Amino acid sequence: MPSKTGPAPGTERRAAFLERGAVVVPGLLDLDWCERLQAAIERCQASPSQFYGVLSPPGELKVDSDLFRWFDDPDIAEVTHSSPLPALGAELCGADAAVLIEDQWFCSEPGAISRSPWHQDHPYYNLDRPFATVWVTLDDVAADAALRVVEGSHATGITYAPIEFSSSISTIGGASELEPVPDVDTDPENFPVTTWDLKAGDAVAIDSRMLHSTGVREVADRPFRRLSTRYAHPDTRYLDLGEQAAVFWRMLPHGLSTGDLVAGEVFPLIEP
Ligand SMILES: O=C(O)CCC(=O)C(=O)O
Repeated sequence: MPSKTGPAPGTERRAAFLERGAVVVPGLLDLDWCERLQAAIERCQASPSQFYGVLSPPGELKVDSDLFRWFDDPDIAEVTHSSPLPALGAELCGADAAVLIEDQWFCSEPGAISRSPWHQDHPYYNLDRPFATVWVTLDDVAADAALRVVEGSHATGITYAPIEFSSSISTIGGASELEPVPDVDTDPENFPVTTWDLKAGDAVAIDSRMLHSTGVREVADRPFRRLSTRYAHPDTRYLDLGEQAAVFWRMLPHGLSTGDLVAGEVFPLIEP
């Protein structure tokens, strides 16, 4: 029977997410959160984890990144576990709870071109179904420096080979038999790009199969910091993709084999 009160909150957002592969959520985090996370990134930079990497080529203004800092940073633990982030993750996965797969911050120093290459998140992850990446900018950022997506690319059925992001470490295990990511920027007819002017605290949530990139334009006068948090449906199971997967899968003590539910100590189930 149709509800008298209309669709439940979030239902329309999930419908848009399923159809377009991306939704913008203005003001998902408030400015207090943005400042706390900017300070968290500084702490992490001063004390990098085994996953830390510099993404920019040697000699260029620095773009760096680290992952799984919820393990040791209290503010990253709080934002990934009990802020508006997991609620959005669960909503977009179509569930009441979500499995926290990974947090990953990125920091481009003032003037750096961030240039995260076009890629899909999905082929880096040993997961048997798509998940949601909630990307939040912690600084105001103009279109083209911010996240760029090819809307609808989550629904083509094509998975492209993972591509190396880092200039300082190897983040993928090895070769893939998948086809390489196409040259999106030279083919606007087949790959129409969407990007947004965003304020600190705004989020863009994307389906893990969505082609996305950042940064053909630099943020000149201040750092450009952002946090990606990846949430999966509670029923998600481990699927060993072999060498093409991100190397962190071999570094973390998750003890998972193909077919196991991923939720557990390393990938906690969060009930917002
Ligand atoms: O912010 C960036 O530079 C890249 C973000 C991204 O591609 C991701 O988190 O999957």
